[in-house]
Amino acid sequence: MKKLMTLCIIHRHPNVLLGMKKRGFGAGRWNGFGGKVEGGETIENAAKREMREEAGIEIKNLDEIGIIEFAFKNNPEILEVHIFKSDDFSGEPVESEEMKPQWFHVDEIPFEEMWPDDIHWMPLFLSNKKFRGRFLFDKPSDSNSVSRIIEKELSEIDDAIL
Ligand code: 6OG
Repeated sequence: MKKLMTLCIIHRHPNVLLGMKKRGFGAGRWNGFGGKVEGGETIENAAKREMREEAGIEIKNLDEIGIIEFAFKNNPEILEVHIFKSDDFSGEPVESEEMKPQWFHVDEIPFEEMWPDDIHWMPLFLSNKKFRGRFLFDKPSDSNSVSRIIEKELSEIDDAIL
């Protein structure tokens, strides 16, 4: 069972826009903005919609930069997360019920308060390298305790393939 999801990070060098997730899955962590792709919607449009809903900004252009599959031990569900980058938006990020946006300098990304996979792929993301990966975590996805990575595959891929 696969669930399609989006994750979008605004990168206006030397800063990135992250949000503190206030509720639901991943609450208490900094992350990009995103969520589930809805029926009848393209993945790209879902990424733009989530940015509008969660940070109040209108994305004009975005690039898909990575695809990562996340799985949790003893759970058949796989989250296929499509990771997007954009520097082209209108409006000012505003806090929503779901996210509190904040700009971070790329040297000060708060990895210890993020999902543990992020520190692995963020360097590729920041240097515009495309990637594919798969991470297996040791805890169920609904667990509030810290999840650890027990398997990790991550590779940079040819621009044309993603
Ligand atoms: P909602 O379920 O609230 O969207 N997401 C993850 N992001 C990272 N960096 N690591 C993970 O490792 C993730 N699992 C899910 C996808 C959840 C948001 O969180 C992302 C979505 O943008 C397990 O609608």
